[in-house]
Amino acid sequence: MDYDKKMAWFNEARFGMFIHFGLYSLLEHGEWVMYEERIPAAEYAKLADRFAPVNFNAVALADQAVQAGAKYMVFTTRHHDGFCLFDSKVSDFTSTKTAAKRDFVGEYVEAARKAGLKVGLYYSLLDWRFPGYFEPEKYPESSQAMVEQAHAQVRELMTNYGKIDILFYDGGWTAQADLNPERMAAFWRARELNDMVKSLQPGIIINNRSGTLEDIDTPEQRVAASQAGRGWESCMTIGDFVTWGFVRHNPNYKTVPQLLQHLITAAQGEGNLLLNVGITPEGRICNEESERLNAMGQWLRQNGEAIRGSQRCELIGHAVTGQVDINLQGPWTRKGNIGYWHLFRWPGREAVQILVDTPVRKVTLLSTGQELPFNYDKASGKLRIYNMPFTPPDSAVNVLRVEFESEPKRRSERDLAEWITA
Ligand code: H79
Repeated sequence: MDYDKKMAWFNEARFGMFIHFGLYSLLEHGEWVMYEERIPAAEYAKLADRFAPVNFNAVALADQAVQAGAKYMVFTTRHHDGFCLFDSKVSDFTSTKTAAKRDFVGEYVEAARKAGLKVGLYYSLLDWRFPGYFEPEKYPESSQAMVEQAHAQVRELMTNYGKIDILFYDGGWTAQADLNPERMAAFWRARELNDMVKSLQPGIIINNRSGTLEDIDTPEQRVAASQAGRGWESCMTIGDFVTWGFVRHNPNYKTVPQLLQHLITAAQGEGNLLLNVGITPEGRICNEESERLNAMGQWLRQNGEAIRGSQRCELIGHAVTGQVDINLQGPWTRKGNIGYWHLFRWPGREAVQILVDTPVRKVTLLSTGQELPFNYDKASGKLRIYNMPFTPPDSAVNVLRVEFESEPKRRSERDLAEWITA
């Protein structure tokens, strides 16, 4: 399928909700606990006997995503510990064959669809239960068995749950921390794997973590724009960067303004934010994360126009590859001839944007519709916006909607000293 057509919903969405849930959730030491604490596979497997999250409610999760203003979700079908939240013919280490006796992936997919959300599946290629993952040369058969398992399980996920919109591979690197894409692709037979995925799910968006480039880049715990025309998605936790799985006592949750600033920074570079929730042992989203998501949703209901389907804006923050640049007040997004100035710091009565090369027609405060007087001086390229409220109407981020005569362009300077004698 044509790339731009395939990517249309993704680029309209800009915001998704990531869900980390698995056996590790029971221990509350993060999703890496099996490896970090070197828990032998047989001992770790006992967790499955008491993994029966009575409060896991996929409908509630989908509701939460809708409340947050997310347009899609990505769910951990299986993390590095190898425990499947779906039924698998090639593994007994699944939630359907142990205490829970539930196919959480099936429940999730159905709820997401019903809520009108696009459906994403996360799948970790590596599986810590295989010695061949850590020592492929010493245990070549185990290593091969792990690769076979990945192919078989990805096939199951792409076959048994209807239309899947996005596939988030993870864990393609080797235990020796080899991140070379060609070697990763060769190890996982990624070309063959992804040909199979695309034949089963035409139009699916696949990330870049199996070794082949596929459709989107995936900066983790940071926002970084790819080159224009290439889709990308930054994934991030609401709490500490060290854990995606739930931990009970976490003093380091990001604030709502910080979270919105990450979302806006992604939107400025034509990319998405995939914001994670760590599900509690009982199967819920904790209050700290829920409150923040709800506040983001409230903001998006008033300001979503500046985010959904955003394009790069030349004025400031045109987000060159691998970089995000902002001015003191904050970055611009754009849609056609409309620029959206996201004020991360409220400038008080007057806002000034320099190097504007395109005449301005109208300025409003996006959330209230209040029209603001302005002066645009073509000669200097200075846009002044007056009579703004002394205190910021929104306590997090305020957006000025600036209608230009044509697509806003940045004025070039004759030399760096030009402004001094203007
Ligand atoms: O699911 C979440 C994390 O558990 C997972 N990705 C997100 C979405 C993740 N797994 N690992 N990492 C993130 C960090 C990767 C660290 C690595 Fe390495 C450093 C991989 C290669 C070098 C650790 C050290 C593993 C091998 C050597």
